[in-house]
Amino acid sequence: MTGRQELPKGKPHGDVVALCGGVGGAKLALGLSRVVPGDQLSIGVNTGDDFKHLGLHISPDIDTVMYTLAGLANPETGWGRVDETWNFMETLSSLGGETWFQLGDRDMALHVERTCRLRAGETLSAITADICSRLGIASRVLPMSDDPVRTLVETETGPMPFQNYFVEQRCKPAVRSVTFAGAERATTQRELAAALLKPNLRAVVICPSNPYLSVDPILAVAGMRELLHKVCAPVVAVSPVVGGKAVKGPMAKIMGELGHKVSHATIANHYAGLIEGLMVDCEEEGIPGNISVAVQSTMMKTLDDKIELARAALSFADDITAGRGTLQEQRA
Ligand code: FO1
Repeated sequence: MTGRQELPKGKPHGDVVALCGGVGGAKLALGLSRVVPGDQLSIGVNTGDDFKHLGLHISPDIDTVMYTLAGLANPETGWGRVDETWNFMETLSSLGGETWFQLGDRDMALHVERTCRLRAGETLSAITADICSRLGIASRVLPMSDDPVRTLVETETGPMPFQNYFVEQRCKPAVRSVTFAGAERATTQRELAAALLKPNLRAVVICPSNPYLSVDPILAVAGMRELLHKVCAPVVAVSPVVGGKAVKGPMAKIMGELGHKVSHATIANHYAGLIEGLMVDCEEEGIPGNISVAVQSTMMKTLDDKIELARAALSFADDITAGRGTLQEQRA
């Protein structure tokens, strides 16, 4: 790690920053929100999935995190709202409108309100903060940037905006690479940058989101990697590979298409140079020796699982802080 300031050992009550994307990441963000006081938890969220649809600005990962933290998320899908009705979609379909991206009636209110406020000149951060307070969310949900960054999936059939790949094409086309249009010109969201540089920072947790589709856009925002090298706390990642395969979504498929094994080692190498610790559900060969490893069940089915994993991730970071170096020695 370069540029790390040595800090007083052990700060078990400092601030925490989580970086997360869609459904998987939001589960751990929920666990963290139950363990870390609201004003001490900043959740940096991927906005590379954002897109214009039906004239509306849709921010799926922001909404998935907000709904999850507010207890409003559809438990089956992880995205959209629970207790939803679909009159708008049914009527749109009867009018020949685009219905490949399912927007529930209650969910629609959020997209319409956000679009109006963006048009009126408000930032995505300001809108998100206001909606969080209206939903009773104490943690800070922060877009990775207020500047537009769009994930483009380069497939065998050509470049595709994220939602067209993920939802319309159901992740079928083989992925050649993933790029993030606008990332090099985008600025890391101000409060997220400030949270990462706080002297009392306890941990940065990279949640078990898809590294290629949900975490890489965050890391691609200009200056983010440099910020992560400066943070005064351990950066730990929770591996999204569970039981040797991806829990949900196209991650295992994309890993294979990009020529990688579906393994914790692939995750460790993907985040090499950024993380000091990796939480995995089983021991595995091939993880670089300078990354501490904690073995822990990482499947999150119940709220208790999410809280348990959040606690484990933070105490893992505390162990690294307290015995910085000894954990690596044990493994070396
Ligand atoms: N994912 C789907 O697979 N199908 C959908 O119709 C769909 C609609 C949708 C509406 C609002 C929203 O916030 C998310 C939605 N998602 C849907 C999930 C979305 O594709 C996210 O980008 C993924 O969760 C990946 O992060």
